[in-house]
Formats: sequence, structure tokens, C-alpha cells
Amino acid sequence: MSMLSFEKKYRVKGGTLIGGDLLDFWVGPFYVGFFGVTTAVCAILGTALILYGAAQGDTWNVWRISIEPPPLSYGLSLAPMNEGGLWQMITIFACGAFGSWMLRQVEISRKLGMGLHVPFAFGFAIFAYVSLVVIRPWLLGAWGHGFPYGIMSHLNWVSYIGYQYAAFHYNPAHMIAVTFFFTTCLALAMHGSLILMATDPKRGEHVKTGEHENTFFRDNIGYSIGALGIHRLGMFTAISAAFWSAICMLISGPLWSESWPSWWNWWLELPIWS
Ligand code: 07D
Ligand code: 07D
Repeated sequence: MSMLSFEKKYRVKGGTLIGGDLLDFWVGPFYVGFFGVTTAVCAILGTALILYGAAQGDTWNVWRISIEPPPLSYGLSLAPMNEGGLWQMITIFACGAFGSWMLRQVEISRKLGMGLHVPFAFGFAIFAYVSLVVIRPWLLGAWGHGFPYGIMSHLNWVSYIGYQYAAFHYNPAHMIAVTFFFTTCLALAMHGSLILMATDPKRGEHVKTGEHENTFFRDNIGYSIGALGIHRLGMFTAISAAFWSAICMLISGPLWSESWPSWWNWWLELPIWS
């Protein structure tokens, strides 16, 4: 059965969040829907504005193209196009594209009668992005605190903000986020390798099942989290990584504006040392 004829079984009408069955159809394998259209519109306009901004700049070197946010002096007001207004519009379209993509995932999940785990998880990536370019700049009172849209320039921004707080590694929420990123890699490496060793045997050998997988980990470390459990753990560590990343930036500036190492002075001042 070809994939498309198989998919017909799952091409269920309804489940849309807006517009009834107005755009409730597929183009090839892709579901369109209201939010498919808004994603495409926002993504095309955002990309066109980046290209327009690049045309105003002095390079077509893809690594060096950069669309800068407005200078801090513009505060939270709208800036002229060539002084950060372009960045503001691209940010609006980026938020529109990411938000629409998430809502399209919601519609597809509803059509298939599935949980909303995927859009929920993607929501954490969006939260991390929005915390950097909307919430934190807004809390600090200027859009100029957002990061520039360029491949190398956004790295300079990360480095610059890091050194602004002397040693960003001392930010406690950054520590938690980094730990969750590392744990996610550990969990995915263990899970991916376990599934491959069970289900991708040498030619002529039998595929093993969950019993083998559980037994391997019980023999190895005394405990197997199980088939459902590993996916719950993976989702938890991954969304926690994005969540604590957002928190580590939302507290940098709005809550703590000195160096992060000096935040730890509370530890040195504990009465137990005296
Ligand atoms: C593998 C899924 C595929 C996605 C890819 C990204 C674009 C951008 C834009 C020409 C894992 C496609 C890229 C559409 C083109 C223009 C203007 C996801 C996978 C392949 N970063 N970052 C990269 C973004 C931030 C940081 C690479 C985006 C924050 C560091 C790529 C965002 C901070 C390093 C990129 C974003 C930060 C990178 C590879 C948004 C903290 C690297 C990304 C929207 C989070 C690495 C040259 C990747 C690199 C890198 C894209 C935000 C830090 C260009 C779209 C401000 C330290 N970032 N980034 O594989 O090599 O992600 O940079 O928030 O070292 Mg970044
Ligand atoms: C924001 C991306 C969202 C993406 C979206 C989707 C498209 C479509 C289309 C491919 C959050 C985009 C999709 C465009 C593409 C197609 C077809 C993800 C986002 C919505 N740090 N640090 C982090 C580490 C240092 C600093 C986070 C490690 C230094 C600052 C993470 C180290 C200093 C910021 C992290 C280290 C410093 C961070 C990033 C080690 C610099 C942030 C992950 C080993 C001198 C950022 C919310 C993230 C953050 C961030 C890890 C070092 C500064 C925890 C491992 C000491 C200023 N750092 N860091 O957030 O928290 O992903 O952002 O040294 O802003 Mg750090």
C-alpha cells in the first residue's frame, strides 16, 4: 500500500481550531489548515524581510549577514525600518510563524485523536525564543536587548551577554538548564542505542522485544524505566532544558544585574561558617 493511500484512512475532517472546514484539506502529504497558511505567510514575509535587510547591508556573506535590533535609546517604541524596525517586524513574523506551527500541530493531533504532547513540547522552544526577544527586552525596557538575527552575530551577542555578568556559568538556572541538556543527550543515547541493539540485529538473527530491553538494564544497573517511562523521562528532561534556559535569561537583568559569581556570596555569608 503506498503511503498516500494508507494515509487516506487518517485524513479525518474536523478538529480545526478556527474557520471550520474552510482550509481543511491536504496538498500531497501536507495538511494545510488555517494555521498552515498563517505559518507560510509569516515565514515567507519574515524571510523576505531578512533578505531585504541583507540587501541594505554591506555583505552577502551568509555568515556575516545580520539584522540588528533597535538601539537601546528607542526603548519600547517602534523604530524606523533601517534602525531596528526591520528586526521588530521580523520578530513579529517569527512569533507568528512559530505560534502558527504549534497550533497546526494541535489541529493535526485533534484530527488523529492524539494527546497534545508535541505542540506542548514545541511550546517550550517558543517560550525560550520569546523570553529572549520579547519578555526580557520588555522587562528591561528596550527592544535593543533582543539578539541580532545573524549566524555569527547572534553568537557574539551570547558571548557579550555572558561576559556582562562576568562568568555566566555561575548563573544557577543556567547550571540547571545545562544539566538538563546533558541529561537529555545521555537519555537519548541510551534509549537510541538500546532500541538499535534490540531491533536491528545481524542478518539471520531475531529481533528482540521489550523483555530483552528491560532485562539488559536490570542486569546492567538494577533497574529498567520501561518503554513508556523512557519517553516520559526524555520529554521531561528536554522541556526542562528549554524551560530553565528561559528562566536563566529572565533572571539575568530583570532580577540580578551584578556578576553571577557574586550572587553566590549568600553561601559565604551563611552563619554556619562563623
Ligand atoms: C538541528 C533543527 C534544524 C534547525 C537548524 C537551524 C536558521 C537560521 C537565519 C540567515 C538545533 C536553521 C537556522 C533558519 C538562519 C539567518 C538570519 C536544531 C536543529 C539547522 N539560533 N546558537 C546555531 C538559531 C539562539 C547558539 C546554528 C535560531 C540564542 C550557539 C543555527 C534561533 C542562543 C550556537 C542557529 C537561535 C543561541 C548556535 C545551529 C532562534 C541561545 C552554535 C542550530 C530562532 C539558544 C551554533 C553558528 C541548531 C552555530 C548555533 C539558529 C537562537 C546560541 C544557525 C533559528 C540567541 C552558542 N544557531 N542561539 O542546530 O554553529 O539547533 O552557530 O531562537 O554554536 Mg543559535
Ligand atoms: C531559543 C531556539 C528556539 C527555536 C525555535 C524554532 C526555525 C525554523 C526551519 C530548519 C533554547 C526556530 C525554528 C527558525 C527552522 C528549518 C526548515 C532554544 C532557542 C522557537 N552555555 N548562555 C544557554 C551552555 C556559556 C549564555 C542555553 C553550555 C558561557 C547566554 C543553554 C555552555 C556564556 C545564553 C546553554 C555554556 C554563556 C545562554 C541555550 C558551556 C558566554 C542564552 C539553549 C559548556 C560567554 C541562552 C534562553 C537554549 C538561553 C543560553 C548552555 C556557556 C552565555 C542552557 C552547555 C559561559 C547569554 N546556554 N553560556 O536556550 O538560556 O535553547 O536562552 O560552556 O541566552 Mg550558555
